[in-house]
Amino acid sequence: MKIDRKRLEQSIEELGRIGETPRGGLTRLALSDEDKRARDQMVAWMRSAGLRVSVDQMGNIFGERAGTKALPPVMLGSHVDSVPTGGKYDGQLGVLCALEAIRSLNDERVSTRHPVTLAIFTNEEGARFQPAMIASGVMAGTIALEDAYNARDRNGIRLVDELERIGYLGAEPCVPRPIRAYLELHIEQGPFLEEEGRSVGVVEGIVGIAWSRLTFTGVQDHAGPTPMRVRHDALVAAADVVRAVRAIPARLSPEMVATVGRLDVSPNITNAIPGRVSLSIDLRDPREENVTRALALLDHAVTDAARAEGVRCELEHYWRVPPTPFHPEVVGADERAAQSLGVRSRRILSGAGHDAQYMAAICPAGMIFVPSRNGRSHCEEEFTPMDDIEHGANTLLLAMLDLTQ
Ligand code: HGY
Ligand code: MN
Ligand code: MN
Repeated sequence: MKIDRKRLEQSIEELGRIGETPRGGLTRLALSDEDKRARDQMVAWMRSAGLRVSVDQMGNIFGERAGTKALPPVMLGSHVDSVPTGGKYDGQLGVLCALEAIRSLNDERVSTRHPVTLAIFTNEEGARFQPAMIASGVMAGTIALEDAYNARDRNGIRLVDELERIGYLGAEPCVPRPIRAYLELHIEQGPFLEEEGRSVGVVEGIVGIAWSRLTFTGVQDHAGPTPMRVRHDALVAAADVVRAVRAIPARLSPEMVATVGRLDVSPNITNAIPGRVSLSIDLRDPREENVTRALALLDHAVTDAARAEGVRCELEHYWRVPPTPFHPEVVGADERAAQSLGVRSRRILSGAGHDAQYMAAICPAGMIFVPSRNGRSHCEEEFTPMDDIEHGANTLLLAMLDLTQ
């Protein structure tokens, strides 16, 4: 059995138009009007595929295809929200390949012992509401529903109010449920598959991730008359920390990555000394102890920078996900599927977080990667060739069949 390449390609193009940017990328922030339109489109396609659609308290959407037995489902999931000026493949590809796998079962009138459920998780990116993967985190029992509901975006709008506004505040409890296996197809968002000419990555696990937020409070003042000797410039302290964060991986581990992605300066005008500066820190490594050591180095860098400039600092380590190995049974099913298709594949570790990371806490989970052109992602240049997508989708289909029988 094979997926229908043309139908899949059309779905990718059609869904990719919802929130499309002028340069052909995608801005579809969680619970925005664009996210609503994409959700509505997916629900319509799920219903046309004969799925029983439900929505839970976190706005996660489930489409269930009945099995021949009343058993826990094999769940195929991902997300449809994007980062600002992101790409059309991150998340969306996994949801559409899952839909295509189900459509292919329908075409061939194939029954499966276990039900098959398509899942769309809310706010996977953590671009609008922090942290990332917040809805699978609630489902895994790691993030409290109330905390998720009270997460606020940059304009102070609460997540729960946006769920209500777009009509996706569901009644179904967002709690762990019996799941035979969770499987997610996703773009690699790195360079290795393409460099080695491989179409499929059999993902063995995901790195550990830590997110922190830091605010320096100095003395806002006039840029002209204020002598240098009396200044307490919050942005100077922040600049020291940006450089220090950049230097952490070289001190700890070749696999470590460290990023300051967000910087908010106040009052952010030419002729005022910044009084307040907030910034984000994202640290990742395959080993938990390295993430812990990196956070300790960050603490020191922040204290040193604050002292040097005579400013106050507030540093909050607010999100931590441990390195997550995937279940050997699912990894094995992925590998067998790729090999039976004669697709060039390799085992790989994910440097990006995914809903599968939280799902692994409540059921056997695994992922299938397809290549990213030039390894690029979270940018408008994000792209994956259709040949690789077809191989990935067929691998997903066969791995799902393996796990449902
Ligand atoms: O942050 C991540 O790795 C994912 O894109 N949410
Ligand atoms: Mn993603
Ligand atoms: Mn992403």
